[in-house]
Amino acid sequence: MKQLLISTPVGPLGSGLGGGIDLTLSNAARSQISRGHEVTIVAPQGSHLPDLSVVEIPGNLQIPAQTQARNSTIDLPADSVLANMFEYARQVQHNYDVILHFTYDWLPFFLTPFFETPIAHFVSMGSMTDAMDSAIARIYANHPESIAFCTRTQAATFPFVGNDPICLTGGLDLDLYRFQAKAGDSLAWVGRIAPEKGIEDAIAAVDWLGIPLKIFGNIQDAAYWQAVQARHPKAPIEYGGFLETRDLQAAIGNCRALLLTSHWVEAFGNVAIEALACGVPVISSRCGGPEEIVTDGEVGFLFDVADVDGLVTAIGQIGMINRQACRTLAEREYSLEAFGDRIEHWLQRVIH
Ligand code: HBI
Repeated sequence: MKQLLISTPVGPLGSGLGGGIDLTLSNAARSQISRGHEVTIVAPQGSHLPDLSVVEIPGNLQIPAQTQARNSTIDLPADSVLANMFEYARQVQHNYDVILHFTYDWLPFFLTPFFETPIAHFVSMGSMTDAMDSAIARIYANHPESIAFCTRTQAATFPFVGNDPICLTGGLDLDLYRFQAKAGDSLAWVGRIAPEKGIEDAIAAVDWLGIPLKIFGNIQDAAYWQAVQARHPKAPIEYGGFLETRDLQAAIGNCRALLLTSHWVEAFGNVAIEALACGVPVISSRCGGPEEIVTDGEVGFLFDVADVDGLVTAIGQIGMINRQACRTLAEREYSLEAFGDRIEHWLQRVIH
């Protein structure tokens, strides 16, 4: 197949602004290339991926959907990079068998019937705005097979989705993740530093326990980050910046656990499978996708959203978890081959 992959318009690939999409898109591309398909990636100017070429499109970034209200209007900045990416796709569409986009935006869904080449939609977050719900529902009504989600929990947040949604979950090039059998002292937190990710719960827990916490990710909301640190001036935390996969897996690989503290519905939880791939157990809030990854007591623990006491209790029990079991789960469910299978089968359905 000749596949055109279109990235999120909220930030260039490699900037961390697109959160999990950076990893999902590049692993999706790698999984398809390794099967012999031709893949072209289209992304905002300034995008770069370690070993994949990108068609860079200029234009103004899109407002992140999670900052919008349920009844927000549909907004596009002037000279929108989202619109420019789809204008490019419209011009080249006949060179491809399928266009796969990773945006959580109204425009691609609205434009779908205007394209001759089939468009496959990877929905990367839960239901968030009425405008997006109705844009997705309109396509779902006639071509449900053209829409894929990450997990069943995420799909269930959309009222119009039936009981058998296409779920791709995620996948990693596990050769990039080194299993570390022995744990050091620290805990880890990885993600965009923004209110919906609930880092304050992780910091409150380690402040109480006195266990060091290593933090990695893009500081998306600086005011929020300052406020959280001000509330816990003595918390044993250290911020390690936004790291590429090679450095991130080395940095978290010997942590006692990854703390996943999201307050919103996580569609999946790339950071959770990255931790498991290193043998690091995952302690996650009951925030959707991660509940389908973490079997309580087997590869980590689940606690109620924002329940810091529950998080503290779980951290106390982390010694019970077998680190090899974490790596084994990643190999069984989240390898690049397994992910590539799911994507290839889905795209073949969309084309036919
Ligand atoms: N917001 N408007 C918009 N468009 C996106 O593609 C988008 C977003 N917010 C977050 C996001 N994508 C990704 O970080 C998550 O889907 C992983």
